[in-house]
Amino acid sequence: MNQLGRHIIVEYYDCPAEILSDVTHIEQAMIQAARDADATIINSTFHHFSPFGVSGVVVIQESHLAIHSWPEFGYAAVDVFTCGDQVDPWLCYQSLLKSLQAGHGSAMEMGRGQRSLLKPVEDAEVREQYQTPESVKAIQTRNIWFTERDDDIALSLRHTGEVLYRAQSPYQKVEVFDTYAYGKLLVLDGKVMTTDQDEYVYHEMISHPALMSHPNPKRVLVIGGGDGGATREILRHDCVEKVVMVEIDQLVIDASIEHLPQIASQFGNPRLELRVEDGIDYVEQAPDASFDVILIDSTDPIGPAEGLFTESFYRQVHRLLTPQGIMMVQSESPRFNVQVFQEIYSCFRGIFGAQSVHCMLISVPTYPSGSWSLAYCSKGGVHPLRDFDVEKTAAFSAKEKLKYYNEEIHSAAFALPNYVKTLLSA
Ligand code: SPD
Repeated sequence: MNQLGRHIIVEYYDCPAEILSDVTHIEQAMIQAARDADATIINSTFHHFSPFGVSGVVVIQESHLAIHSWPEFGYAAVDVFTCGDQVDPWLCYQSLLKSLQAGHGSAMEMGRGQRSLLKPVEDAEVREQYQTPESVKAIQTRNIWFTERDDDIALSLRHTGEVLYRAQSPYQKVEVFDTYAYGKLLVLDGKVMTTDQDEYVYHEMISHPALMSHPNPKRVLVIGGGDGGATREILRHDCVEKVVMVEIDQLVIDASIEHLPQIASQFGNPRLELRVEDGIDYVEQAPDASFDVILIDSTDPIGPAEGLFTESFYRQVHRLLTPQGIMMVQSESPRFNVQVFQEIYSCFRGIFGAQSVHCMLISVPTYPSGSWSLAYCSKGGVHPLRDFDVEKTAAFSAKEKLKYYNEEIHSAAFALPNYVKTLLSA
């Protein structure tokens, strides 16, 4: 491109007055226009100036869409500014023409930041500070972000723009992106599941504390965990004779084998029985006392994993555990998912007894807030601090060259800050 951006100045005439004074409709229309142009939406702010018009802006990764409306004249003034060449502002124009029900519209385009007119700032130090290094210049024209967001918080990871995997399974949308900061990223229904660069924190910690505390874990069940990371960690323990992994979604397994091979590295291990079926059905049918350790490596409690966050499910898991058995569950974030966090711990305590439920905190930079929790629940009271062998753990961590788990982290992870203690005692 011989310019930095494209700016279209738009007029819409003969729009219905009720539409031009409807802040919700206008906000939706502007968001949809950004989506129709494949822009990456960051946020939106809209104001209704009762009884007059609406003003608002949608900030997109590639710049912005802004509007002001005059219902009394059936007129709206819009401007759409997009940087780079990935987002076509004229797609926004067409989209709004329809959604504002304009009788007619007109627009003109201005090229912004003509390269021939730009000259580098003179102060060499300042220039250097802001200048794109030669070595990465080639990627600067594409600036594409994956964003996991809820109403108030968003986490963005910049990626190459190439979608390595995208498929809709009967259960969820499965995607893999290649991020600059964290390597390959597995996303289910818009939520970060794991990344190449920080996966070891979660996978080591959902596996080893229970396996190092249990006196002799031979049979392990994993519910979920389709990327294979938890299974990879469990199979480091020679005492484990059999791992049954029950994953509902074949596409998660396929995507992981294809794009996250160092996480999905043990699918061919003869000690692994892989079952592609619903974990809820599996635990209902499996015999009593059939597993020493059970890991619930689920997604968040919306979509296919919803049934894994219920009392009836955990009661079945309790039934499946041997007398000294231990359940480890990903128990969401005490910062981000406060309500779910409190509810499931209260549920665990009702099933396992308050003394046998322990919360661990781990730091996973790509999960919302970075602060995540795992629940350690033991059926026969095997205690995670009193019953683990420090020396054996140290030797195991060193032999396996683990990146996160060691004998100190084992104990430290169970130390809780006061705000978490307060949440758990409520
Ligand atoms: N919001 C993220 C919760 C993800 C928990 N499961 C991750 C799966 C990794 N094996």
